[in-house]
Amino acid sequence: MKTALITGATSGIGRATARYFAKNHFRLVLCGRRDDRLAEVQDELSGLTMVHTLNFDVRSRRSTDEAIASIPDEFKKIDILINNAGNAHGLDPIETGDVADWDMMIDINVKGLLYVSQAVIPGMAERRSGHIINIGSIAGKEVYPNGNVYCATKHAVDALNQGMRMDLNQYGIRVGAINPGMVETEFSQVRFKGDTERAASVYKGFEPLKPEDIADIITFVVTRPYHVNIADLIVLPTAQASATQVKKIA
Ligand code: NDP
Ligand code: 8X3
Repeated sequence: MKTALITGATSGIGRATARYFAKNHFRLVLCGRRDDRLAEVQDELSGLTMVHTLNFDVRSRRSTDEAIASIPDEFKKIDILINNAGNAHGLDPIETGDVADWDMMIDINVKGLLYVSQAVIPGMAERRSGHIINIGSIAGKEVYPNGNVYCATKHAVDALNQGMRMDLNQYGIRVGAINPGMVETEFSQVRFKGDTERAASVYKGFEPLKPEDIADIITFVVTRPYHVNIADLIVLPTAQASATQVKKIA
């Protein structure tokens, strides 16, 4: 039985992936900051597989290290790491962007991903096996107006995905990224700070991806034979042609 650690498992893509992995009988370490959500997902999935939850903020290196070090023995050998925790905060032009939003995105999407990776990789390296999936974005391949810092963080994830694959090649650790286009999750609610109307308007007039679409693809990627590494995938809704072009019906 493989063990998977998923960051951001309390919502959206991470929670859907936890559900898919549970059906595939992966042992799960599910991470997030909302205790009620962690308890909910644990209740839901523990009938299907073994589930351990960890509450920590990926922005804190210390909390991240302590949380990973606290994993009980039966969950400790992490075979699969899904670096998914992340969000956009704000959608403002560079000259008026909120520095607190910038710090949040850089600290979560880039530094948090690094902290979690560095806490998990040594065990994988020692065992000479492991699979890391970095959740990037179409925003890591292209830039869109007012996306400035969010796009920069996802471009950083793209670079880190390539760098990790090179550095961890010697240990036989697989590294790959999934880069989704628009997926209807809590992403836009977070970006627009709880403005549900503005968040919903992002997905109006076309069919966005569902978190389950990405979870299904992640499950496919991690269930390939060992010699197959899907290194980099862009997954868009059919209505979306690029970061800036979406065919909407009026
Ligand atoms: P959600 O807002 O639904 O989920 C984000 C998850 O990240 C939550 O589980 C949240 O948990 C966790 N998280 C956020 N901040 C922190 C933190 N500081 N410490 C620990 N966990 C944190 O969004 P999505 O599911 O859409 O996003 C998941 C990933 O997919 C992100 O990396 C995002 O950039 C990427 N993505 C999303 C797209 C979309 O259109 N939705 C498209 C392309 C990429 P909690 O609040 O409990 O801490
Ligand atoms: C999330 C997709 O287009 O809002 O990464 O940046 S987008």
